Amino acid sequence: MSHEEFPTENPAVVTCGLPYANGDLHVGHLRTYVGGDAFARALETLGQRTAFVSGSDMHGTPVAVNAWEEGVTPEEFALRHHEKYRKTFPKFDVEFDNYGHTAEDTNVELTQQFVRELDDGGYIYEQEIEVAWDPAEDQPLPDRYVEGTCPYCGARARGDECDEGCGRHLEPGEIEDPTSAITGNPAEYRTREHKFLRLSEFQDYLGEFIDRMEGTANAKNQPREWIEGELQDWCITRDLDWGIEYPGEEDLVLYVWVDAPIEYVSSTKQYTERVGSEEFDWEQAWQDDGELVHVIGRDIIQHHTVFWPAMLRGVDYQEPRAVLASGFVNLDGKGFSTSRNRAVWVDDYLDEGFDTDLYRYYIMTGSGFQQDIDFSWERFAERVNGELVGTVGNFLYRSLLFAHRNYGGTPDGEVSEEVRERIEDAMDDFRDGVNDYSVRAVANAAVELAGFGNEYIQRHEPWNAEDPERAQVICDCVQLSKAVTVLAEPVMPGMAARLWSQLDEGGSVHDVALDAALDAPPVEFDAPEEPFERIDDERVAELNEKLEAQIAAASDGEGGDGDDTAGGEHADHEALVDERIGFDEFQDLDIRVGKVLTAEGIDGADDLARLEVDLGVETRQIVAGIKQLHDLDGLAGERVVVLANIEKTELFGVESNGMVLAAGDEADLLRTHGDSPPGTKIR
Ligand code: B3M
Ligand code: ZN
Repeated sequence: MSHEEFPTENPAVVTCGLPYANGDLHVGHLRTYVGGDAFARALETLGQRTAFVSGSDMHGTPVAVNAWEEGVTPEEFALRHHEKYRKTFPKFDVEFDNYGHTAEDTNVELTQQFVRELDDGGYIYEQEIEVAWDPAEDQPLPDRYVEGTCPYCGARARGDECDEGCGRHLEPGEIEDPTSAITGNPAEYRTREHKFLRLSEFQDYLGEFIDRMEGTANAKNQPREWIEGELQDWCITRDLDWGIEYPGEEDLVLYVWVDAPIEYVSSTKQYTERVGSEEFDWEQAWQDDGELVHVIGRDIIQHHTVFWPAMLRGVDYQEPRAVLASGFVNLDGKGFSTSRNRAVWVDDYLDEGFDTDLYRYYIMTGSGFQQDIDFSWERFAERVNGELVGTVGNFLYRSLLFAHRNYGGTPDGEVSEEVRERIEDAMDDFRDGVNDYSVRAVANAAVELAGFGNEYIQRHEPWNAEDPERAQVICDCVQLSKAVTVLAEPVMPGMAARLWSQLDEGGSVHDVALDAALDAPPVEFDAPEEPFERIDDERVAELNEKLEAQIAAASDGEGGDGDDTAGGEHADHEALVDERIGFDEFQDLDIRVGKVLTAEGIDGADDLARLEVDLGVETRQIVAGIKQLHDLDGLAGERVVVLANIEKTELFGVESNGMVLAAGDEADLLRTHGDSPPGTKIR
């Protein structure tokens, strides 16, 4: 690996986080896949030799629990979803060089080899630990089979991750008040022997690694807290019969987070086996000098910046050069919810017949990669109509139509100095975008160039000019169109391919280098077609109606089973607590009306916000798990209800002096009915 600017001489591997083969894909899932695909395409445009790989994550409890609910074997269940994903990605032009899955022989063998090497290197030891157990069913409850309370932040969590609170990975036995996710029984703990990776041995190494690692700021900053604290060793086995067997231990499988990232390597290996090592050498890339770039969701940063680099180091492989962690896509301000059918499904988007470039463009440019982004059909139509139809499409169509009608293609002549320089600037922006790991900047290089084209054609009014001035302007505009096509390819490959063939260029725009933006366009080409179609208001209204009906139908049904991040109404509430408390005990609670003065997200914490709350008698700093659930900027001035005499605590290094009360998974903030001033006691 190097830290030189792209392109380098070394082979690059761009990977996307493996989707669990356990459900349908909604458009929110596509963020990382489109991001990875666009980044890999942009690297190739710069001339970087690149393998773009991923695969389905077949193992672990995320698959086993869902298969169990459906009453089929995990294998059958996972393979069905794998096949579906494999066919779906190319429909969005997410073109992996190899898309495998973690249960294939290549990955099973390579995973066991990794584990043997880690063991030989003295990095693995065995230890007795307490694991959650369902006493009624007499079965172990690994990971998602158990639910309870996060010991770090108090949020409701599942066995191996605090998915709604602080986002931490949880070790077996760590979750508090465990209950079985399958029977609802309170879980017990039993003693079992498990294997551990000595993560603590990698502490110094990881501290240095994180200083050199490139990528998005969230991926670089969030792990510091874990790495700079004391690293706990990592339990790498589970009592489960679905997974890759721990070598030589028949009744232990590897934790899914061991074999999943190894699939990045296995998938690259399969690619080499297909194309030959002359074309791409997986061993060189992973063991010698590859530029390894991982594109993931922001909820799995810890796995990619702590566990995975430690494993790679333990077997003497290359370390990741960069990690790009994407924000989530929300629907009208709230998370997608699979269980509540509150989602735009990938199949539905495709059935609507929308060009997939439109959505690719929308999610790649609507915000920075690491920020969350909101999807709504209104906003989608607005951006398609304004930026794609109005700027890009308008420029390309009118330039090429004018050129075709008046000259049958590109008029004779050289591109002007002004236009050549503007195209060179756009090429620099594209290059900088790749080196800043910003797909948005890459896309903007193309769109801004089209914006310049519109301004240029307007300024020169070729329709009012005579040759040779007119020919000069059109020659410039055709060159600009070609350059826009080359620069737009990573983000909008479908549009770029259509334009490329309309321009009657040979070969594929996917294979051309950045310099092609300045190569002379063909002398002749046919009449162009409009690159994008407008989406009118009626269509938006129809789409909204359909979506609302879909969500309403789901909530009329059974309610959700709460399998994902967004909260909402559950049909089954927890039973009321039987045990009574006395009035005196209630009186011990000092509950007050408060007024939010400021609210800001805590850097590095997925869900936590720091609030300053006026309690009438004093102002308190309070940490609340509401970062993703509320518009923080809009909270200042809101009145809330605060438990003032809860013990002080520290979350993410920030002291929390009080607790803001909220209802349910979506942290619906409590308020008073009237307008009692801050400090008023609630009793
Ligand atoms: N299968 C999906 C997730 O947690 C998980 C990623 C594996 S990447 C090696 O988002
Ligand atoms: Zn937590």
